Amino acid sequence: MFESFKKKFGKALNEENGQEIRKTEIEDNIRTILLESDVSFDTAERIISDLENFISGSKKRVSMKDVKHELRASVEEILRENETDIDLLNPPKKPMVILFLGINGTGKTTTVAKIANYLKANNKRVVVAASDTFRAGAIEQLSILCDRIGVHLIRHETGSDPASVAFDAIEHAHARNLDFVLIDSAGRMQTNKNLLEEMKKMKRVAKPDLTVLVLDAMIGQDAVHQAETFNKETPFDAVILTKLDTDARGGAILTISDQLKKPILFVGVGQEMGDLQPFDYNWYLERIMP
Ligand SMILES: Nc1nc2c(ncn2[C@@H]2O[C@H](COP(=O)(O)OP(=O)(O)OP(=O)(O)O)[C@@H](O)[C@H]2O)c(=O)[nH]1
Ligand SMILES: [Mg+2]
Repeated sequence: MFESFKKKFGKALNEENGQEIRKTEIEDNIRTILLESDVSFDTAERIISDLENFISGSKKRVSMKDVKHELRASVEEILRENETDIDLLNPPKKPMVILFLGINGTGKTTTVAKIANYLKANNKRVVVAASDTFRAGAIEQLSILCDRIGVHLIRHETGSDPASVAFDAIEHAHARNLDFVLIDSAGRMQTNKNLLEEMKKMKRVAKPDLTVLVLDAMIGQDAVHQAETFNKETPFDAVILTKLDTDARGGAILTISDQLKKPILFVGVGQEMGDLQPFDYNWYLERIMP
């Protein structure tokens, strides 16, 4: 994952390039690498400005090793600022209701099933709500996944009210003293008013304890724009970034952290149920820093 990001950094920061640091050249190189790796312009500038301050402000001669160290610190700071204290294995409430939203095809349904699987593996009792009643086939898709992992699914007919499915799932969880209700939802463009209204209704009825925006890492810089538009209409608390196993360049992680100021809870790293991991910024740093 993110091999090209790391490789380019490695090349630009090669300590064998000689001891002489050419400040403008280094900054230009790093900026280009960041932009090519899907880091947004503003986030790239923040990192470059950190470097600039460091190099200009340093009293002693700056070595490539120092630059590398500073770059890592700058990236780490961005990630740490939005580190999350949300720990699903120690939920604050019972049942804890989690609503998943996002545009079409980002991986919501797969992610709901992966999270259900993760929670179940950690001895949590879960019910899933098939609240994508909009897309033909959505309920069946989720039903197959839930059967596979052995988690109960609350479903109504296609076309029925998604909020009422969520409501039933929450009742079900209360009645059986379950730990989690995971609510799938229909993919919606951030521009589709009707679907956004429907989502607002869902939020009013289900009163989720956590609303998660599922974003596809492949869309790179546009992820932030998409997320900001969502946040205005249907505010969310955290992000799950999917498809990091495909050739996503990895910069979206930095941009989301820096610009959305939302924590990344999990990352999706494949199509199987086990292909989900809690986001750990050290794991990411190891993958991008030389
Ligand atoms: N490689 C890879 N594929 C993923 C990942 N997460 C989801 N997918 C795939 O992405 C496709 C879409 O996933 P869905 O879960 O159906 O997406 P969705 O957001 O529910 O889509 P809609 O319901 O149509 O809005 C499927 O083929 C998934 O297998 C991931 O982390 N890695
Ligand atoms: Mg879906």
